Amino acid sequence: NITCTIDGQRVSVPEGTTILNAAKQVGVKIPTLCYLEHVGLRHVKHEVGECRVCVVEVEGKKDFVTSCNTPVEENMIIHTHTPKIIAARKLNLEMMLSDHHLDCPTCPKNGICELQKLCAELNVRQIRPQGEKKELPIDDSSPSIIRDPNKCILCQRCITACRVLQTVDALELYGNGYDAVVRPKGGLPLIETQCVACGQCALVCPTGAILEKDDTGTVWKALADPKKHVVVQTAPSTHVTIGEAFGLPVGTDITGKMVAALKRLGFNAVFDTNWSADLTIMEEGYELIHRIKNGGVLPQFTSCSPGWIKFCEEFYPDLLPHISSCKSPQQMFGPIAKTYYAEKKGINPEDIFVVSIMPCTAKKYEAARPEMNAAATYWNNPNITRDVDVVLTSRELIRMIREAGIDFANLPDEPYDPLMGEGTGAAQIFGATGGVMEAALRTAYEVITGKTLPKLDFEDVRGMKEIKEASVNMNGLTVKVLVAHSLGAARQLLDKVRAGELKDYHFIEIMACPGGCIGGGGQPIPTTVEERENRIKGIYERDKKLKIRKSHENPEIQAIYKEFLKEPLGHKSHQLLHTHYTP
Ligand code: HC0
Repeated sequence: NITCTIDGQRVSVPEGTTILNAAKQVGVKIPTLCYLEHVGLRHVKHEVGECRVCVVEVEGKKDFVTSCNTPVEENMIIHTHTPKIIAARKLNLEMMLSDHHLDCPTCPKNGICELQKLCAELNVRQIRPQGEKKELPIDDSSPSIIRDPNKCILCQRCITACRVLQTVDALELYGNGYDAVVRPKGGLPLIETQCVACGQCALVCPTGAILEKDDTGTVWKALADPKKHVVVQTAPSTHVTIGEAFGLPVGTDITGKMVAALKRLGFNAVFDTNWSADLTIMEEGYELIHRIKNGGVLPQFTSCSPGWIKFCEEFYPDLLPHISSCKSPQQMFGPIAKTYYAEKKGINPEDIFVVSIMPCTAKKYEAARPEMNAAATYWNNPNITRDVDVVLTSRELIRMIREAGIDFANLPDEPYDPLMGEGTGAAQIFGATGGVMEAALRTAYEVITGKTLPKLDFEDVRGMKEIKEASVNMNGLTVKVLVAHSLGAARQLLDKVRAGELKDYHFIEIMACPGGCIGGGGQPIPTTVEERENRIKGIYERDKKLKIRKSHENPEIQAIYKEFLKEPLGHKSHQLLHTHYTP
């Protein structure tokens, strides 16, 4: 161990410990901005020392040192909050602000910006150095993510998230000094890089430099249009994440309040993506059984996370035949709303406007994919352009609720509308890593064996481990499954599939974001390890509370098969609920 003195207190820490972390041990908080301890659920070394707000004084050293990347040395004497250091920190913040566009009141990060918070914390009251403001073009080429490089403080957290966590590596630091910028690789528009739109960069960006593209205006317009019948679906994970923006504990089940809020916003019908998650399990479960019985390509990969689909297309196109042909629950909901629901209610499908509330920036890109227009083909009507018209992230819905002046925390619980509003516990757990797999196993077991499942909880596929594994005996067949969350973890499995090492596995769940959708790139900020863990607890608690916990027992799913689809993998299912990916 190394012993040093921090603000007069002696502390012993293992060799290699930084001054920042040694200070924490004696209760001294040194401010940081560019520093990042975790990306996703993974511990990282992101200590670029760029912002210099963590500077401290070390006796015997002429210059201040950055505490985030300087290890303590034996008998070091460190001062962290002398007047000189406080003044230096403030000056460093002022320098950052001197070329920053100070448009805080209209910045979407207003109120949750780390730079803004730190200025308040350090009592910065003036900006003395006057630098030239950058006038770099805003990159809005992606349907999911918008980049405003003028707000970038070069912390490079986004680069670490993209490179280390997701292994996509679509961003780079370019140039030096005043001209340095973080930009998409090669200076291309984001849409032309290998970006998969997962939005993990947005979760770690301390300012408003990277965020979701805001589509709230389009939704307000649709809600105000008397000709439009506006229906909304809510993703599984949003049931436990929206409340935290309104002061409720992280992981609180706010399902009933969310429905009430959506009704007050003026949606004509409020439905649940949990309903179409149950539908997905029927189709995907039967597809798996079909592949096993008929020598199809195995292991089958889940297909519901659009960041993951794009990742496979970009980096593993040879493995695309492994991906289930099922559309995601979001994209199953859209065409069903514009066919089955339209027919049942006698509404012209052209007038139905489908909005999704998703935790995910990539869902915006998914809904915009050209093949996601099955309702148009079904009706042979070119006036229907998309199955899902607009995708809003959790953060955008939160902003709409605030704009409408709704007192969310005190709303009563209200129920979803019938027909596509019932969701089981199996659907609820889709929002956490391992959940799609567990939901599939609950149904596949009963379909294959004809017996009732003795224990519903498949603990082996739950939890934070990046790669999880389970095997389940079904009438003598041992079904072997794997689960990965984050694209870095997925890459490990995909390399093995490519090398032929996972031939005896049947099913692999991959979610692009750490923790699954509860850690999606569109979720409330902050989304750190702690929020991810508490949201996951909320997901499994809601599953336990629900009376029906298996997808095939959902009465509204049984009804759509009886009245409309007829059978899983049938003609209409193929027309509306399945797709295929080509390299
Ligand atoms: Fe998910 Fe989904 S579980 S991807 O995370 O499958 O985004 O929450 O909505 O579509 O249902 C996201 C969450 C969804 C879809 C579902 C799946």
